[in-house]
Amino acid sequence: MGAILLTVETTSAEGTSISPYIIPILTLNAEPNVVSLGEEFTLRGKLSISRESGDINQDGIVDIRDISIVGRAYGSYPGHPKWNPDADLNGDGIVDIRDIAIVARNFAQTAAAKPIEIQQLIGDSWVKIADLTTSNDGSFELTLSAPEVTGTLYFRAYFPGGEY
Ligand SMILES: [Ca+2]
Ligand SMILES: [Ca+2]
Repeated sequence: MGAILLTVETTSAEGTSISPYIIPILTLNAEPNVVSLGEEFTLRGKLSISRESGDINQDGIVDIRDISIVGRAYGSYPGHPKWNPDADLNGDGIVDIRDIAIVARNFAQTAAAKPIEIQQLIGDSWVKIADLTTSNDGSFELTLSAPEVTGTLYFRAYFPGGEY
């Protein structure tokens, strides 16, 4: 019984975006990442909107919950009792209207229901093996069976952009 080491890579998200202001963050992992020949494994990934783009609570959408986090820290700075570094989106050391403006600019942008391609390295080429759609929190998964051949498999997730 041979083992196949599954190696997972993610793409650069360069050139694609959720909105003109949001560069998506993609993660992809294999569970388990070492499998026996023919055994099933699952690729699990997530499309995220960065905190700095306004998804402060990292739930996959920029909405009133994120506005309220900034609101609770409004006017604060390091050392202030209401200080929350996550609410200082532009990193200038104060939570103010500029941070609210970032959330407002990206309001309603979401990582949900976005197209994701899973690609596998075959020879020298990345070949699309599945089209997926992200769930509400931006996550996606794909279950595959390892081939009956010992070796290393390479996968990546790709966000082709799409409708926004
Ligand atoms: Ca959010
Ligand atoms: Ca700020």
